[in-house]
Amino acid sequence: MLNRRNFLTAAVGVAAATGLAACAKDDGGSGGTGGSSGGGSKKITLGFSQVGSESGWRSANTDSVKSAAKEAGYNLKFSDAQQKQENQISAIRSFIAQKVDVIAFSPVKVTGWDAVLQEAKAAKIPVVLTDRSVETKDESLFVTLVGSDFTDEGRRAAKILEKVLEKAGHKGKVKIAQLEGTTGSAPAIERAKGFKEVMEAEHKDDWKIVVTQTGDFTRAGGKQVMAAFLQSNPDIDVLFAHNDDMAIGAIQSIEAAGKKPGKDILIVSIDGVKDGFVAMSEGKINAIVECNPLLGPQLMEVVQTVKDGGSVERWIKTKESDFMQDQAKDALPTRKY
Ligand code: GYE
Repeated sequence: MLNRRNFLTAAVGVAAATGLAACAKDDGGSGGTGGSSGGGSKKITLGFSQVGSESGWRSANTDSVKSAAKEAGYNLKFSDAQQKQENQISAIRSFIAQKVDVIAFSPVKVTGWDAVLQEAKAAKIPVVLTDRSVETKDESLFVTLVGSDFTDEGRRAAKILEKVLEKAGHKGKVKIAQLEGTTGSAPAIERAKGFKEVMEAEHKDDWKIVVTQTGDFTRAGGKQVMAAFLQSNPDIDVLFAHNDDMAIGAIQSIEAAGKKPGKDILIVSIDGVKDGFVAMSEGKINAIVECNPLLGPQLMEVVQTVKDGGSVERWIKTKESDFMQDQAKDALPTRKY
C-alpha cells in the first residue's frame, strides 16, 4: 500500500494535464480499490526507460531507481535513452515484447507518445510516468505521475529572485538571461511558464527576459550558450538556469568573460544537486529551488500497488524546499544527492 503521507492532492492548476482521479489497471488481482492484494510471490518485472545521463539530477535519479528496485526485490530492466525520444520508444516496445509487468519512464519530451502507449495498453501493461509528464488526449494511457510540480518550481524561482535582488541591493530594471532545459520537455516548458507568470503579474515594468535559449540541461550546453549570451548582451543582471548543471557551465563562461558569478551576474537555478550547493557555498549561485530526484522508493511502492490492482493518486508530488546562499554551507553536508 502507498503511504498516505506521500500523497499530495493534485493542484488545481494541473487539472487540464492530469484531470481525473484514476484507478490503477486491475489485472485481475484484487478486483477493486481496496489496495494491495499481497502480490503473491512472483517477482515483479519492471521496465524503466530513463531519459539519459545529462545532469547530476539524472544520475541521482538513476541511482535511486536502481537501488529502490533492488531493495524491493524487483527484476529491473533499465534502459538509458541518451536524451533521444526514438530510443525511449524502442525501449518501451522492447518491454512490451518482453511482457514486463509494469513500464515506468521519464519522457524526454511531452508530445509524441500516444502510439506506443496505445501498444502498451493493448498488451495490458500499466504505464507509470516518473519525473516528467506527457501531453495526451487519452488520459487512460498512463496510471499516474510520480514527480515534481515544475510550474511551481518556476514560480518559486521568480519569488526567490525577488529576495536575491533585495539582498544584492539591486534596484530598478532587471535584465534576465534564461537557460532553458531540453526543448519540448515538461520541466523546460513548465519552469519557464511558472517564472513568466510571476514576472508578468508582479514585475511587468522592471523585469525583462532579454535572452533565452536551451542549454539541454547539460554543463557543456550551459557554458556554450552563456558565452553567446554574454557576447550579445554583456549587461545581463541575472541568470535564471532551469538546472544547476547549466548554471555551473554558465559560471565558467561568466568567469572567462572577467565577471563575478553571484555578484556581477546574480544566479538562480533549480535542482539542488551537491555541485550546485558547492557553487552556492562559494558565493557563485545566489539561490536554488530544490527538485528532488530521489523518486525510487515512491515509484516502487506505486508499481507494487498498480500490479496488485490497487488505486493510486493521479499525480504523486514530491516535497521540496528553497535555499538562499547563506544557508548553503550548513545545508551542504546534509545533501543526499
Ligand atoms: O531538473 C534536470 C534533468 O526532469 C526534473 O531533468 C528533471 C530535470 C532536472 O536533466 O537536471
